[in-house]
Amino acid sequence: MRTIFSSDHRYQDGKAELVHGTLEPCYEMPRRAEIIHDAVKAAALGPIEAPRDFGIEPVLRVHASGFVEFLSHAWSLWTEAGREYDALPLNWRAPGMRMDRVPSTVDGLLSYYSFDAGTPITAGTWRAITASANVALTGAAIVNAGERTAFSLCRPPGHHAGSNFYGGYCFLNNAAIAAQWLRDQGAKRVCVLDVDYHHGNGTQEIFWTRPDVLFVSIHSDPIAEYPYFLGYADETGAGAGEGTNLNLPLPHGTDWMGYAEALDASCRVIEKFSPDVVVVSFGADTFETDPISQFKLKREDYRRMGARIARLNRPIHVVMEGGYAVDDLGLNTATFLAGIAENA
Ligand code: OKP
Ligand code: ZN
Repeated sequence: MRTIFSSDHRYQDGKAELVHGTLEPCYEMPRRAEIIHDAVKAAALGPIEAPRDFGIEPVLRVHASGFVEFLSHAWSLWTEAGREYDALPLNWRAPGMRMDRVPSTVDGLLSYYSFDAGTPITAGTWRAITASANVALTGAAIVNAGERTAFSLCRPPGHHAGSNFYGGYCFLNNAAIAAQWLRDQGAKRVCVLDVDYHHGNGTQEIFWTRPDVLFVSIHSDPIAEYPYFLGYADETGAGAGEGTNLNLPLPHGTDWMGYAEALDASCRVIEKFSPDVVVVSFGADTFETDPISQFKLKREDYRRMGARIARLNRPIHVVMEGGYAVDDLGLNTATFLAGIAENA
């Protein structure tokens, strides 16, 4: 399996996120990608390659142009306003407030386009997020050219970012950009299978009305977990996309026994949809010692997870999302990829 990696991920190096009422060091840190890179290399899973530059067009197929424009200029607006620390928002719309007025100041824009205070914009954010999108697109191109598998070692992650908003450590939705690009290259049906611990609310929003992209997500029940306001089982899509969205929320404490059942149910739905390619939003934050998560998967469970997905017998493009037990993140990810490679 070929891995795509860009060292430009290091340009996203936030100082702090708001958690438990205080500013704490960002969980989503550069060492995450480095340790995965090193583990993939040590496991000799295959070559590690740099991404190609696809330009901004594939990003604009998924995200609103005003939003992309904002992300590209946010740091200069922030510094022009005299700020030096990370750019974080201070407030959000309440129900009844307006969305049809886009603020003119940087603080207003941060509030307009974000949905949490855990996702700092820094001097290097734009460089890192465009590299991450190119990593996803390069992996998609490998699968599109006929290879059975590819691993896009994306960082920052993407699945919380929607068509017109960022949050949850995510700015551009790498998996959605890859899935849309595959459609634009001629794939008739694409599935995004999201196995990160958190619900992929951005991906769901992007493909909500789309019959050609099946979104399936296994995640911690939003009744008790971030992102709280999306990811319930009764969300099945709308309009032409009715029936092509599947959420499988699971309770805190879920171990492989509960997880395997949901994964099997997901795979049976995917088999029926018969996608030309499966994009896997993979997060290892389902691990038992993840510092911000409450599932109980163990190292070898990731091999089983990879094996079940490989048995879909479809081209598989893995896109990296979360995982914050950093010391274990490399081996957990490499074990998942090995489970795919051994069965693809
Ligand atoms: C990203 B991915 C805010 C705390 C909220 C955000 C979790 C984002 C997870 N400071 N935590 O799905 O792994
Ligand atoms: Zn996550």
